[in-house]
Amino acid sequence: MSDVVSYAREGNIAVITIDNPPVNAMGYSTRLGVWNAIDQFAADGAAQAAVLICAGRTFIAGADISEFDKPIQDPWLPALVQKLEDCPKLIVAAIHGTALGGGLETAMGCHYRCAVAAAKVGLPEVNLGLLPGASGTQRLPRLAGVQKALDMMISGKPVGAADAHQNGIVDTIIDGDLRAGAVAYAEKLIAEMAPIRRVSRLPVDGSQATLEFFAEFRRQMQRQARGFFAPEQIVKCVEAAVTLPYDQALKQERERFELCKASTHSAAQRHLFFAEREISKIPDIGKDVAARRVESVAVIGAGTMGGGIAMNFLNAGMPVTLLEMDRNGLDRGLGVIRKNYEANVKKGRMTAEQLEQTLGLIRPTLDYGDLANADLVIEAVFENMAIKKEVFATLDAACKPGAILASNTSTLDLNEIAAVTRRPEDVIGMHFFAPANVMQLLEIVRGARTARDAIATAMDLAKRIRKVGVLVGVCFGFVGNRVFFPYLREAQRMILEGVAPDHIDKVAWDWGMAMGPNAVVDLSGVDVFYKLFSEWKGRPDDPAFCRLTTVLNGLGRLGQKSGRGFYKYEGRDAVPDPEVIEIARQEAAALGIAARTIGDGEIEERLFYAMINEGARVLEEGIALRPGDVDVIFANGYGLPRYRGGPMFYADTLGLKRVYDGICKYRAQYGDLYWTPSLLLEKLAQEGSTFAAWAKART
Ligand code: 3H9
Repeated sequence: MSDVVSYAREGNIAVITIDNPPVNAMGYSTRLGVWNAIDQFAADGAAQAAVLICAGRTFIAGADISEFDKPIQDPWLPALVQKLEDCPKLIVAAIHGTALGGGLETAMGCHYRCAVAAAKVGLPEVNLGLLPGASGTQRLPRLAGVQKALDMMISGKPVGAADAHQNGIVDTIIDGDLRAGAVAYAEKLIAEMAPIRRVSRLPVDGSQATLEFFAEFRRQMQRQARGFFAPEQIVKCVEAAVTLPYDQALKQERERFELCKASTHSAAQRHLFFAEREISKIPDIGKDVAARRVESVAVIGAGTMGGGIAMNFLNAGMPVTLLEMDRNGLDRGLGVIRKNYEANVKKGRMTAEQLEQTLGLIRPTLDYGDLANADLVIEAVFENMAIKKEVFATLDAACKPGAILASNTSTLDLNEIAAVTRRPEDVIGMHFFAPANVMQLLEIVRGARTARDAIATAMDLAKRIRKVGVLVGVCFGFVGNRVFFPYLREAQRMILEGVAPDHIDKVAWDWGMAMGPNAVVDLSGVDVFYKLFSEWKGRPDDPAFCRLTTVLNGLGRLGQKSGRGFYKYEGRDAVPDPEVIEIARQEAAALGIAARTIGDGEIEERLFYAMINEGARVLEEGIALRPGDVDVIFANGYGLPRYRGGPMFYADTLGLKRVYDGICKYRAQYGDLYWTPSLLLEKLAQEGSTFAAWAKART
C-alpha cells in the first residue's frame, strides 16, 4: 500500500506498521501511508480494532525535522492525529524505543497506548525551538495533568514507560513481544467493549492550575529558559488548555507553533540538531575504517582535569589506571573523585554500593610500568611543552604497540608532542573541557600523522562516554580556544578604553552567553590565561593584547580562587570592583590608549565579530571541517545559547555582508592586526552567500 506503511490483519485486529528507518520520522510519505491505512482499516469489515506499530529500533521519533524548512505537504501531522482519533473503530498505539514529539502526539491520537517496559515517551520539541504542534500541548495535560505535562514539555526530557503508565500517558505495559502483546491487548479491549477513548474529549484538571501556579511555574522556568522563545509559547498553550474549549485552544497551539517554526531560534536549534549528528561524519574515515578495541584506559595526572577525565570512563564502566608522580598527589586526586561521587549519592543519582563499585574500577599507581596493558592513555599534566614531551617519551617506552596515546593539551602543538615518540600515528589530542566530568564537549585533535583508525577510535569513545566529540586540526588553541581568545581580547581591550568589566559582561549575558568574558576568566583563573598567552609562540606583537590578564595576574588577582580578579567576590557573588577600573585607566594611559564612549551595539559587535572572523579563518585553513562543527563546539563548550546556533550560524542570520562591513569598520579604526577580514568571509560576503551554503556546496 505504501513504501513505508503496511497493512495486515491478525484475526479481527488490523496491524498498521510504519517502517521508515532510521527512526520512523513522520515525513510526507509516512503520513500519507498512515492516512490511507486508517481509511483501509475503517473500510475493512473484518477488522474490529487496529494496532499502530513501528518496525526497526523505535516508535515514531517525531515529525521529520528536515521538512521544516520547506512548505509542508498535506496530510500534515495535526490532521493525521485528528483522523486517528476520529476513527469510528478502536486504535491502539504500540510503543517501543522512543515515542517522541509528533510520535507521542500520534500515539495520543490513538484511543489506547501500550508500551514495552524499556520504551520512553516525550515531547522534546522545545529543544528544537518548537512546541508540540500536533495537539501535544492540549492532549498531554488531559492525560498526565498540567504540572506533569509542563514539566515534560519545558524540560524536553522523555520519561520511561513506568512513569508514563503511572501518569496516564500509557495504559498498559507489555511483557515479551510487543506486536503479539498489542494485538492481544486490542482483542481484550474489544472483548470488554472498552469505549473509544478520545483524549481531546477528556477534561483538563485545572483545579491546581491557578494564576499563581502559572506565575510560579514561569518563575522557576526562567533559569533554564532565559532568552528562549518556545518555552513561554508552550506555557501559553497550556494556559489555553486550562481556560479555553479544546478547539479554541488548539487553534492557539497552531498559531504559536507557526510562530516558533518561523523563528530564528528554531532555525538555530534545528541547525545544531543536524550539526551535532554530522560531526561524526569525517570525509576520509568511512565505515571501512575499524576503530581499535579499547577496554582499559589510563590517565596521567590525578589533578582536577585528570580526575574529571577518569570519571568519564568510570561512569561508562571502564577500568582506569590513574597515574601520579607522588603518593600525596595521588591520594588527593582519589579523594576528590570520591567526594564527587559522594555528592552524587547524596543527590540520589547513585547508591552507596554503586559508588564503591565505580571506585573499585580505579587502579591507582605511581609506576609507568602499570600502563603496559592500557589500550588508551590520556595525558593530563601541566600545559607545558617540556613536561608533555617528557611524558610522551616515557609513554612511548612503557605502552604496548597499538595503544592510543592522547594528550589533553588545550593549546600546544600536538605534532611537536607526537614527534618525541616512535609512533606519531598513535598520538592524538583529546581535549576535555573543565569540569571534565560535566562538560559535554570533547575536541579530538588530528595530528599530521595521526592514523585514521586512531581517529575513528577516539570518535567512538566520545560516544561511549557521552561526549560531543568534534574533530579539529592542529593550531594554537585548536578551534574552541582559538576562536574564543579574540572575544576575550576585545573584552579586555574595551576595558582599557573605559568600559566597565561588568558592563561588557552584561552585554554578552543579554546576548545570551551563560557568562560574560571577564567572569569566565575569573572562573577559570586569570593565571591560567596568563600562562596560556605567555606560552603562545604566535602571540600578537601588541603590548595591549590581553594586558589586564598580565597585570591582574601580577597583582595576585587570580579570579574566583583568590577572591579577586576582574571582580571582587563576596561569597560566590561577583561584585564590580572600582579598583580594576583604576588599574585599567593607568594601564591605558601607559599604553597611550584613549578612553572612548562605547555603546552596547559596538560592544556586542566587537565581541562576536571577532569570534566570527576567527571562526572563518579556522574554516579557510581546514582546522574545522564545517561551519556546523565550530557551532557545535561553541554550543557545547563555551556557553553560547543554543538559540543563536553558534557563531557561524549567527553570522549567517546577521548576513555576512553586514559582518564583513563591521569588521572593515573596526579595521579602519584599530588597524589590521586584529581586524583583517578572513578571506573566506570576504569572498562569501561579496558573493552574498552564507557559511551554510558554502558548506553545502562542499559536500
Ligand atoms: C515534532 O515532532 C513536531 C511536532 O510536534 C509538530 C508537528 C506539527 N526527523 O540521533 P540519531 C535522524 S519535532 C528527521 O543519530 P539515536 C538523524 O538526523 C520532532 N530526522 O540516533 C540521524 O540522521 P543521520 C520531535 C531525524 O539512536 C538519524 O535519524 N522529535 C529525526 O542516537 C539517527 O538519529 C525529536 O526531537 C527526526 N525527527 O537517537 C526527536 N530524528 O544518520 C529527535 C532523528 O543521517 N531525535 N533523525 O545523521 C532524537 O532525539 C534521536 O534521533 C533519537 C534516536 C532519540 C530518536
